[in-house]
Amino acid sequence: IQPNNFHSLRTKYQPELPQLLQLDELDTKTETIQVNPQIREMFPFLCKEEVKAVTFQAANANENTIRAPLRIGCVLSGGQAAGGHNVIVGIYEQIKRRHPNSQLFGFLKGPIGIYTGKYEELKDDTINYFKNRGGFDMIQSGRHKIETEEQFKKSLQYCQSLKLDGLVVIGGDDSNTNACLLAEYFLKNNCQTSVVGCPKTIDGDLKNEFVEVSFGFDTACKTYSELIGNIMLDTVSSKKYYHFIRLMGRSASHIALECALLTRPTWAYIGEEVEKNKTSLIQIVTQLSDLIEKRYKQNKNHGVILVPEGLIEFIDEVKILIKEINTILAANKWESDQVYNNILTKLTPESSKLLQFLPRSISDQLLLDRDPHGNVQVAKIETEKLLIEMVQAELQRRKYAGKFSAISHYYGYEGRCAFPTKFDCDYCYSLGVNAAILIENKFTGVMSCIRDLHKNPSEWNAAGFPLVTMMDVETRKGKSVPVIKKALVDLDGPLFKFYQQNRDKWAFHDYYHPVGPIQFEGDQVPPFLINGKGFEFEEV
Ligand code: FBP
Repeated sequence: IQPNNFHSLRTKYQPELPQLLQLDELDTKTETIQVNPQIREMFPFLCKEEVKAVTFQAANANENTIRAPLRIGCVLSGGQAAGGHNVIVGIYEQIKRRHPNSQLFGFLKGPIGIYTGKYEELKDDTINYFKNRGGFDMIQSGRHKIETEEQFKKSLQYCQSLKLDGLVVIGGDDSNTNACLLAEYFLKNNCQTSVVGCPKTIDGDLKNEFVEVSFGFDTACKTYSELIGNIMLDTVSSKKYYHFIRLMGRSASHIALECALLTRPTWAYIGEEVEKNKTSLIQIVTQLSDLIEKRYKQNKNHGVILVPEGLIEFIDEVKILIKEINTILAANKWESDQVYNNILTKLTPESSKLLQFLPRSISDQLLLDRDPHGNVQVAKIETEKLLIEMVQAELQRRKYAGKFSAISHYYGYEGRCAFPTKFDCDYCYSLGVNAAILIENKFTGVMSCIRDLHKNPSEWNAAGFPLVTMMDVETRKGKSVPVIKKALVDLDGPLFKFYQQNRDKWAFHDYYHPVGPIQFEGDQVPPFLINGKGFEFEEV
């Protein structure tokens, strides 16, 4: 494909790199960190000695250092997130700076490319074309997991035959868990390939004391917020529609909260709050109907409601239903047209009643196949339509005198591959450069982490944190397995608190805040970056 004008313009942008990572010589500094004893037992090779985090500091330049070319493999794993290409560009430019004969190989279509040995060498023309461009089309991605002994063995064979110094796994929580298992397997089998993870996912839930944010979140939120803002202007112009907008984000409601802070909607549900308060589906419908009635009394028949994609899984009775469905589906195989009736006979009476109460389109969506990591495909569940249908019925029951005309939207895939924001361009490039440095220094089983992100990119810090320190033990399919825990919205944190303090005002007096399109220059500091860093939210 020929680059269009905007694409050509963006390829010329050289991402900003932290000053530290621009230095030719770096000393590493390590610090022991604690690991959950159960996890230690699961990763005996990675945890053989003390588990250490690594940071860097400037070292004296040494003209006599002889550098060997580096050979690195990379893979994009899971859902697309803007900036993935820049991680690859960062690795490439860094290893070429170290030695012109260094080589980078991209495994194709996700982890399956590693264990089937499908890869491509990435060279200047490809790297230059994809620089600062959204999408994962350079090498594509996939949701396969490296699971069986055979797949681990094959992965090792292909990494060894390519003589890789390192493999960079660019993925979310599940993919980085998989990366850690691969690092352990490589160590156990004396394979010299280091495995380094990079935190990717628009969902923003791969975050912990080491990872400040996953890349792609900023671009996704700003893309959705532009669209939400446009809808807001439309609805205050016509004053005749309620727009129910479902926003992507499999589990946590980070995206919905961030978009709410940017755009100030009539109402935004936060799944974690619904879970904490054990709010039922009927209560949600009652609340929404009350809000619509109250607004009608103010002569308002319009509004914008944000619905996080993961909301459905946080509603208590639906959560129980999904859990029961998962267990039943794991133990039984039926023809697709028999699933519904068979499941009904095996559910508890309450769940069976709920499944029958839900519109058939929604119950069918709840029964869809799980992804390879066992997740319900919430992206395919039309919660916004369910709410519209139920609110309509409730308002009719109340003999509502106003007019309720609702339009449903789903903003999902359109946010994953936009041209990355300046933040995501710089952040991803730095993650890639840092991953290459970690590999050059022979660290394995670590996540490439760029920190102090609220500062100017030149002041960002770089580190490698052991993946084992991010893990917990969970029971999946009846087995105890290590997993990197998803970070949910912190209901005591400043972002949610700010929303909570303002939402009643926003609900009845339209404070809509259309933010416009992503700006690639100048400061557009997003709420998540200033979380807890002393930022005073603008008074509204
Ligand atoms: P990752 O966690 O792999 O980054 O994917 C996140 C996500 O975009 C979710 O927000 C969404 O529910 C899901 O992927 C959709 O999956 P798919 O691309 O398989 O339809």
